[in-house]
This record gives sequence, C-alpha cells and structure tokens, in this order.
Amino acid sequence: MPDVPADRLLITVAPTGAETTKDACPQLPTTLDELVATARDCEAAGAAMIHVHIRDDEHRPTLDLGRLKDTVTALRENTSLVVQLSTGGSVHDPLEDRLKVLDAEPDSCSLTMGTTNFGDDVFSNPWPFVCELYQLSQERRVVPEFELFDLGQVHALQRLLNKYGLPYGGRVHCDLVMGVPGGMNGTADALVAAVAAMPAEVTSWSATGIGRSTLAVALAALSKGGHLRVGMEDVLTISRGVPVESNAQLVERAVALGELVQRTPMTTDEAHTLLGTSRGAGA
Ligand code: KMH
Ligand code: ZN
Repeated sequence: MPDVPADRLLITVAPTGAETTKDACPQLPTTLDELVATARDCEAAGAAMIHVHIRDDEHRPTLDLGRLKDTVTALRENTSLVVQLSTGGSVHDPLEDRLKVLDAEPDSCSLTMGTTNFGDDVFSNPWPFVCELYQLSQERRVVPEFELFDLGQVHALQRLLNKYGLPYGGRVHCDLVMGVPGGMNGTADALVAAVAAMPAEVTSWSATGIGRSTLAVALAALSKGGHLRVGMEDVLTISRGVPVESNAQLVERAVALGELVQRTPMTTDEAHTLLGTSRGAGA
C-alpha cells in the first residue's frame, strides 16, 4: 500500500453537525450552496476531508437520501475533499435511516462504536447496529471512520475488527470525539489513555475536543502524532465569548497549530491514499 509522509497533517472539517440550530448560529452552513461554499473555502485553507450532516429547507437535520446524493455529487464536482457522510445523524434519527446513508455512496462514513449519553439525550449505537453498519460499509466499499466517544468504545473497536476483519481499503482510521457531556473528558490525559488502548490495526487517528476542550485536545493530538478534526459541529467560539465566523477560520487555526510542530496539511490526494478510499492511489 502506498504511504503518506509522516509529517503530513490530515485536517477534517465538520462544518454543520446536527445539534446546533440555524437560529442560534446564522453562520452555520445549512443549505447546499452554503455547504459547498464552506467546503471550497476549507479545502483552500488546508482541509482534506469533510464530515457532512445535511439539513432540510427549514434548516432541520435530515437524512433524506435524495438530498444526501445531491450533496455527495455537489461536493465532488466542486472540491476534491474526501466526502464523509455522517451515519450518526441527530440524536433523534432512527437506526434504519442511518443505515440507508450508505446508499448515497460516499467515500467514507462515520461509524460510532457504542451508545453514549449526549447531554440530556442518548446517542444510540447498539452493538448489533454497529456490526450491521460495519458489514454494510465493507460490502458497499465505503471507508469507515470509527468515532470513539469513550474508552470502552476503543476496546469495542478491537472486538469489531477481531470479528469482521479490516475495513474496505485495508486501513483503520479513528476519530476521538472528546468532551461530549456523557463521553470521555476533553483532556490530554484522556487522549493519551485512548491512544494507548487503540488496536494495533489502527493506521491513523484524529481527535476533536467539543467546546472549550478544543485547544487542549488539538495540542494533545499533535503531541501524540495524531491528526485534527475541527469545525462548527464541535465548537462555536474561537476564544472565550467570541463566536466562530466561519469553518475556514477553524481550519486556518488548525493549519497554524500544525505549522508550530512542523506538520504540513495533507493534500486531498494524500488523504484518499491514507484512508484507502476507492478514489485513492492504492485502490
Ligand atoms: N450528532 C451526534 C448525535 C456522527 O456524525 O457520526 C452524532 C454525531 C456522530 O455527530
Ligand atoms: Zn457528526
């Protein structure tokens, strides 16, 4: 399999999420035009992958298949980013609808490794659902990104790989989602513990810290040689009390943090190769 130089930094942007309303945050990209414009700006700023949640005409989260397909097409026409669709959806989305996301044929999909309390809600990921979604991703040739919200989910990943083998593409990429109320803390200590527990099969990982944990997690991830996810899904302030203006602003900050530790933003071609997508060099 082709390699990507070790100094490269994968920056994933998660621009929208499913939990923030447009009313609360008018700069959140919720229409297709806004999403495409954000994606282009973030690619120009140094992002190589986009983690996508979409909205309906009223800006509410949706998993409408037609819209998902149009979104994948539009992102591919306008950018060369790795297109990752969320299968997490919102905390209210039924499991059946979340499985159907793969019908939109993204390069990658998120795949959360267990159920997590999510503030006052529950983000439901029962083990049989995790197994079904994983096998579907293998069948459909979609590269999963394993979302790990707590340490138990890191161990569950080992159990999944033991039972069903490697993902499509042969690489294992994880993302530590830290600081969710109900999940692991967004601290350097928690990150070090999670990285130490990762299965030997893991070939790359990124991390993101929700809200005020964003900088502590980003700096810890860089210290441990990891990659970064940033975006308005995860954080809405650039500093205490100061709203984020755009997703590109968060990508620019990630690039600057990477520069401090001599990491170069990964190109989109390198990201496709790193992850083993069907559009990558090793495919
Ligand atoms: N919206 C969260 C409940 C994912 O995209 O896979 C779940 C989430 C994870 O955002
Ligand atoms: Zn998400």
